[in-house]
Amino acid sequence: MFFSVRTLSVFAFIAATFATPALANSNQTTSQTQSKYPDKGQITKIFNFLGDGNYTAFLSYVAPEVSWTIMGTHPLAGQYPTRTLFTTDALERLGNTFVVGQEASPKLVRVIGGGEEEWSVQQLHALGKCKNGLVFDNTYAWVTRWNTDGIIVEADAYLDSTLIQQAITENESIEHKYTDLRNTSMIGPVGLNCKAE
Ligand SMILES: *[C@@H]1O[C@H](CO)[C@@H](O)[C@H](O)[C@H]1NC(C)=O
Ligand SMILES: *[C@@H]1O[C@H](CO)[C@@H](O)[C@H](O)[C@H]1NC(C)=O
Ligand SMILES: *[C@@H]1O[C@H](CO)[C@@H](O)[C@H](O)[C@H]1NC(C)=O
Ligand SMILES: CC(=O)N[C@H]1CO[C@H](CO)[C@@H](O)[C@@H]1O
Repeated sequence: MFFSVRTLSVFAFIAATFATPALANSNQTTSQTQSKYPDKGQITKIFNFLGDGNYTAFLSYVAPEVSWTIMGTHPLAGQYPTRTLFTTDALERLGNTFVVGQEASPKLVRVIGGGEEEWSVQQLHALGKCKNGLVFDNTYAWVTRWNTDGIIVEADAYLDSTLIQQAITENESIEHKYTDLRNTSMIGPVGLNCKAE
């Protein structure tokens, strides 16, 4: 992660956009290459959407039924069984801790794998500022499994637990309503409104 998330309404829009999955990207990612899975160039293009803050474009390359696991010991750690839950319960929660205009945009540093390999690793760097002034400087990696249509179907995210914990516990708004629907949570602290149901 993470995130140049601007407002809650951005996510309302994203949620609406993906209510009916329409992933017409298959040919976009596969027609230009002979490789079975997206190659480094295609992965770079997809991840550059994140760096630009274009979450709608990036998330169109994530399967609705993705299994997204955030590693570590912090309020966002755990396994998210769908793209919607990952978006609302992880991206949105963290996005809300940033100062508007100083959100942490994830810049791609390096891609490892892809092409003939089902899995790839994306090293990322995000720099932003939280509402309480905390500088959010996170170097991290997403390990992703692709299908042959060029869509992410599984991901393991490795990141700075202490920084995420601090960002959430020091900046999460008490007004922000949140219901935790993760299948499993890692051992660690929970956020302000983290309610397992
Ligand atoms: C993708 O390409 C195949 C083969 O050219 C074509 O049959 C199919 O309709 C295309 N799909 C989309 C979504 O454009
Ligand atoms: C996001 O990327 C898509 C695909 O390239 C593009 O059509 C759209 O205009 C972009 N949205 C923004 C807000 O830049
Ligand atoms: C997680 O929970 C969802 C919704 O209850 C369920 O569909 C999915 O199979 C679960 N995944 C795992 C790995 O338990
Ligand atoms: C839990 C907590 O202290 N949250 C704070 C995060 O930062 C904003 C902006 O400074 C405060 O309004 C919250 O109270």
